[in-house]
Amino acid sequence: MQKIKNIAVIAHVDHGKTTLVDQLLQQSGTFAAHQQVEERAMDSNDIEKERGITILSKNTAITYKDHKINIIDTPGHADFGGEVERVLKMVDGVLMLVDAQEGVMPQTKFVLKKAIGLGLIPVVVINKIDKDGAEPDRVLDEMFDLLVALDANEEQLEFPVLYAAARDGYAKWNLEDENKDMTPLFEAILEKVPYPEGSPDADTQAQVFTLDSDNFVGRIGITRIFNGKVKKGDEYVLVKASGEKTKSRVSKLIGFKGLERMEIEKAEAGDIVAIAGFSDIDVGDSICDPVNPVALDPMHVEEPTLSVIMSVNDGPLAGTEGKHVTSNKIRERLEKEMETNIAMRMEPMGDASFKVSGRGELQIGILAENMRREGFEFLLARPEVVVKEENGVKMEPFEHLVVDVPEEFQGVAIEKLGKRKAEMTSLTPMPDGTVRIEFEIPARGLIGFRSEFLTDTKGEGIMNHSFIEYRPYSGSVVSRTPGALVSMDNGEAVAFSIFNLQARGTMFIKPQDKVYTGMVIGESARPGDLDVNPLKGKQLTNMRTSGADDAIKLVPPREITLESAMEWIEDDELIEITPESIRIRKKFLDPTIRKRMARDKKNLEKA
Ligand SMILES: Nc1nc2c(ncn2[C@@H]2O[C@H](COP(=O)(O)OP(=O)(O)OP(=O)(O)O)[C@@H](O)[C@H]2O)c(=O)[nH]1
Ligand SMILES: [Mg+2]
Repeated sequence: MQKIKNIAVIAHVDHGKTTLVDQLLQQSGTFAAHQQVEERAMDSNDIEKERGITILSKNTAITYKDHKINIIDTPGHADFGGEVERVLKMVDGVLMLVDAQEGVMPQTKFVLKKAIGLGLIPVVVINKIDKDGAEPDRVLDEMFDLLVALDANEEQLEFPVLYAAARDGYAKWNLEDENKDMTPLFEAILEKVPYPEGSPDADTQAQVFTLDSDNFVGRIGITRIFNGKVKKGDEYVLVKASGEKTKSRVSKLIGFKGLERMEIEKAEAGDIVAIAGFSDIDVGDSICDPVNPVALDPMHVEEPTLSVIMSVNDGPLAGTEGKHVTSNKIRERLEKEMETNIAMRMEPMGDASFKVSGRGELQIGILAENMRREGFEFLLARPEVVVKEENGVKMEPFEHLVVDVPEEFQGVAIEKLGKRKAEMTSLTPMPDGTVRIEFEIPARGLIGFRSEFLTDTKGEGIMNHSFIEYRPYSGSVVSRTPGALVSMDNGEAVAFSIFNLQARGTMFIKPQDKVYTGMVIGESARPGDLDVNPLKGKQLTNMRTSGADDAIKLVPPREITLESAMEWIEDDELIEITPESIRIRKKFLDPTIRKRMARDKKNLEKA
């Protein structure tokens, strides 16, 4: 029987997980000498490559000495924390990376808490020790304190520690060691991570933690085998979370090696393999012995904390840029997403709209981005936190927030966050002249905060947050102050009128952009919305395109991205998303209706 180790690499965003996996792949000799491998090879999908972040956890396998090491690379961004939670059950050890300069960050806490809760002993890797500002000793203290705070047991408190520069390809036991490769880390995995429990002779029990699909064999479940064997061609029982059972044959069994996959005949307890042959296989399902099917515990991940209403595009430009525009198409797509993405939820709301819930703006934004790339058109409303009731008390999600700001911005950061109901828990001067301030804040207070924070700190502030728990509702928090510049006509924007409007605020559009009545074309410099006309003005017959005209100097428009729009919009606004454009519009396009709504709202507030 093959000796196997199963590990997950976990950390806060950007602390170097995927880079470390590159090195483990390379230095274990998994790649052939001539094989060209991209940097951060595990970040294989388009959005991951573009943004340089991991979104989906992915597995690979390497051979080191006489061992097979299954490695799962996980995402570090808080919004994808659900991915980490579900894979932790599949492994027997974790490499807990932490940046030697940044130290313990919100998502370090979140993932370590989950690992400790499952009884795993972390192999702590203090990474990026090559950085000028690296302070490995301080970071080690922080990690120790964190483990104590998380109620780690004696064994867990004796965690092994390595120092590494993943990018430069080395890890060592002591800072003064001279070795230049990953050998100590490989040794640590073999020595410190326990072998899988379970027996190849017991009745088969395996659990699906990720789905995949293949044009020839259909749905594939990537599974950890906990007991028994799985053989190609044999019959097994698939047990769903509901208890429903279906019998089917394994049509294809796929093993992993480096970035490659190959067909295999059988696999045994302890291993991670991909299984085809069960048409309705889902994440969390168990694959069991046909005679004695005993399902594994269903997977539980933390509930979504943020929701957004997605609806059919009903604006005047609907259907002109996208392929899939109907409510049926959107529903099908969302249903498909929910099958694999267990950290998200979808609920039809009638009248062609759906409530989509996830962990944060980025997670919902990535789904929306994927959909627009697939040709969808739709509207998104302002994200709202998921409020729930416990024993008659209204509860809302709270987040742990860490901001790093140059000292001179400390005052404004604390003041602004105070208005958003944040409570400061610590303030630490850092060696590089910045200040690290930690807060606990209702998630609601964070919506729309990032852009304000970046402006206030002249782009130098860094903020990170991660879910803590649900707590009693904390009352109202402030929202956006500047009003919107709203178009009062349909057509193509004219350079001359944009030029005139520049004095009123920041424009989102450029000449020749399509606009319509009720579309938001800029941010007003003052509070309160303003209806403006971007079409009026001198129709210069020989106007050259764009703002290149000599007489007219146009300020480049503020670029609207999906995420910046989600942060910016108010309750009475929507984001129009198509494969070609991201526009912001008023929910009610007709100015008369909008005025009446505003008046009613004012009267209501007075009463
Ligand atoms: N200086 C330095 N930079 C490193 C080191 N390891 C990784 N990096 C850099 O850190 C950045 C993030 O690396 P990734 O490997 O993508 O980090 P990650 O933890 O996988 O990020 P997410 O998956 O998005 O959470 C990249 O620019 C790397 O080149 C290191 O040892 N030293
Ligand atoms: Mg990564």
